[in-house]
Amino acid sequence: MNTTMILHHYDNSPYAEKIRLMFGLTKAHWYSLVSPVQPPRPNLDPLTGGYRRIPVAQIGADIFCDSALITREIAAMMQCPALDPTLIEAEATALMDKAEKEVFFAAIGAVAPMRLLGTMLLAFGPLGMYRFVKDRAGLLKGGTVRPPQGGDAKVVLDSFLASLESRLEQCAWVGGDAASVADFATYHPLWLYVNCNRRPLKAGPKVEEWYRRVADMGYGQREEITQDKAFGAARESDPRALPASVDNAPVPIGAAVEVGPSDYGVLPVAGSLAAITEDRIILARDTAEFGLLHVHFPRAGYSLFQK
Ligand SMILES: N[C@@H](CCC(=O)N[C@@H](CS)C(=O)NCC(=O)O)C(=O)O
Repeated sequence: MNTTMILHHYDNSPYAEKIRLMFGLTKAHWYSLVSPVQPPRPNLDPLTGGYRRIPVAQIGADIFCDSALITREIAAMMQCPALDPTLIEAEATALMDKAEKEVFFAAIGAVAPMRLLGTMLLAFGPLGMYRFVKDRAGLLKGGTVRPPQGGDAKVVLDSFLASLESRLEQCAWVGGDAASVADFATYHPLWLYVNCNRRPLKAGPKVEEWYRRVADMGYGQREEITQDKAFGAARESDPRALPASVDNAPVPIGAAVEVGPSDYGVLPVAGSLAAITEDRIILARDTAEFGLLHVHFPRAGYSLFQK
């Protein structure tokens, strides 16, 4: 139980879709714990200490925030170099960056407002939609992201689809001859657009065919678990051994700190700095409910403050 990854997610989450498809590629067995679509998330908040985004992964008493870090964990766990973003060539990396920044937000802005409203009503009902819209309206507060709207969003999306079409004219998959993290990072904003628009994707023939191929990878072996099981795994495990920290840590190891995203959903998590490497920050959180937890964040896109 304790070494199998638990994914805290919800079905409509595009960043979670990116991760679920990685389980499909690697044919992994994983535990699924479905979270509410907005905070409070009683299955998750006590573990993360307040990180508000989805997905989050858990292995025992180690908690991994952000799909970038979860990808690293799956790559290591499944020994799958195709999921290592550092091995992806520059043209594909540029597409991944664009997809997960401008295109992710453009995917929502490019949907006609009445259609988007209809999608949310169908998914959540009138009261749920009101709560959802109110929650998401606050998501960008204090962050650095300024999403494109309406016509601008459609231009971003169309230009991305054109770049993807020309990439897929050169190779079968975005990263080259085989499926890789580059496919999942570029696919999930399009999946978001398709779901919000409730229409099949209209794009060039290569993109449409690739989109179906990625979707067909499925989710590997998904097994639902309860909150009690996830909490039990955290309680019964010790965090794994810490990696060596960099010499030039911006904050002394052991200092009281806060870590949070800088782009959106900027709520910080408090703890003490357990380790900091080139690409991750690990916070120690002493909790009454679970004992010691280690919460991992990527360095890229996250702020670290000494309290
Ligand atoms: N950089 C983050 C972005 C995650 C993200 O934006 N997730 C969306 C859902 S797909 C989210 O958390 N939305 C607000 C929420 O669900 O509370 C990652 O890669 O995990």
